[in-house]
Amino acid sequence: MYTNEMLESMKKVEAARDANTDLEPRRMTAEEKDTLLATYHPDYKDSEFAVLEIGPNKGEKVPTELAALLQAKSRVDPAQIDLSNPDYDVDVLIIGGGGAGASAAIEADNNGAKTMVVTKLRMGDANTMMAEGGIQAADKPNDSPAVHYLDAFGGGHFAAKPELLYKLVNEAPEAIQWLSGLGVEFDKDADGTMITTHGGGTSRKRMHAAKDYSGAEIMRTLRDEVLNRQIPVVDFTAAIELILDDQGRAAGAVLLNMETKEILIAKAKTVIIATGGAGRLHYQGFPTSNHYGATADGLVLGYRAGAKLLYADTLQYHPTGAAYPEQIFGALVTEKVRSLGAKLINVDGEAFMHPLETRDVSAASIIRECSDRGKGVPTPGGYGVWLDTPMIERKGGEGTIEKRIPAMMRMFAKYGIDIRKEPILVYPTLHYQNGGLDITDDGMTGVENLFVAGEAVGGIHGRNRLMGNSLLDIIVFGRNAGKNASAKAKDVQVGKLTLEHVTSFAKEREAAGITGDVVSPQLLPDYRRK
Ligand code: MEZ
Repeated sequence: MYTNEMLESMKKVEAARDANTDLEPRRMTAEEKDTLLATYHPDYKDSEFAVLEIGPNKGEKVPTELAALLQAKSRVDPAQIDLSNPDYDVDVLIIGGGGAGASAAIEADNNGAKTMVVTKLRMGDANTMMAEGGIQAADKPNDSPAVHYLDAFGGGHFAAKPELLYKLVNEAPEAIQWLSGLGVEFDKDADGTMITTHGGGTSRKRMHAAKDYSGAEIMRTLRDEVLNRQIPVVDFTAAIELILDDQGRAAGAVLLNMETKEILIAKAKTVIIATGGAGRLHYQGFPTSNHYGATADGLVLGYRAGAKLLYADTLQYHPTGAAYPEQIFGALVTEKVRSLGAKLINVDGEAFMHPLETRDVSAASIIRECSDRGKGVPTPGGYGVWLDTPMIERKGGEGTIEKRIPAMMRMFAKYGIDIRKEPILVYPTLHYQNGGLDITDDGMTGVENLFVAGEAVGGIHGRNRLMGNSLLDIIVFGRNAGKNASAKAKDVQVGKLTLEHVTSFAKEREAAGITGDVVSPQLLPDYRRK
């Protein structure tokens, strides 16, 4: 499967593996990391960002592709929408059917709220389903939420909103118990103790996993729970605009049936945006590990309704996307591969960085290796570096790969690559949106009765997220939003429904001289040949 050039380089990887099994490059100093990031991390490439001209974050920079959507035309003409006779009338409307939406739905249902989930694809078609390596929680005797906090706060460049991160780490052990109670099968030793591993930037082994399909295991359990409770789920139905009431509070959404194109109106006492990330916008031309529906819709809906964004200029490029073969270009190669002992090696067989630096540092280091240092391995899509998977079995013994990362083994085996015997080629892939809508610790935005959970939230992780803290945040903040939105709904009398904010946004757009026919939210990725 590998080209001759790749096989030549692979010989050097094998020789180095035999020579120095235990040698690991030292970790970088803070100064080295800062210089590396500023020079090579895509977040620092100013030419790829645009300054917003309208809306709550006017004057701030965001990726050019996101700016175009945030400032685009609405998909609806308010004059054509009849809000007087809603198709649905619920207490809590949840937009998005991934892990955060499902967790929110379960808690809102627990609270007795009339709850409804709308999702533009199907329940569970979401980034949660794609998550592989695990979920963090400090529940071992040598660990504590305080240590978890310090790891995540440092890894996020000290930018996380302290109250959000505090909630994340403190409620993590309970999140694991909650998931276990619902039926998630985490990996355990023979005596029933949870198996935990390191991730990049963790000082304790606190990654709980279900092999290397942790997200699928969590999502199938949450989806079953939502369906078993008979919480209404409207599939293939996208929210294309939020509805406010005459007091400026979130009060529902305009929905679009993705198949029939029918417009429907949902009225609600509170609304939760749980629409996930933006990988399918392919910022800076990167491939992505994300689900097909990751097009930043929730940010657009919230922004147009007046909710502020936080850190929308920071994205996560997972260091190890598959760089070869082309059929899986950009697919996630879980960080767990490095947790289990695989090292990152350049074309000359040199281990050029510590394998468990934080993700932004690791991604920048690989980009540097493949660009200025000229030490990448040529691939059809550009360059890659080796991830020396056979190291895993040297370290952990024969059978470790099949037992701990079977999905990874199968993904490459389809293309004739046996990762137990041969290393694989990797390059950064667009993985996660660090920024999103700004919330307080009750999950609410600055728009009354508009809550957000999951990847659409900004500020939980600061400017870089550690592995396993996203599966955690969808549970902690999904449940939090479900509980608080349903509690709040008990006291809400919805006023007259309006789309006045959509009309005002259009006027602001016109006044700023923004033209063009782009409409948003985008809903689906655009793969037409240009
Ligand atoms: O948290 C993540 O993004 C994660 C667990 C990814 C992975 O490498 O498996």
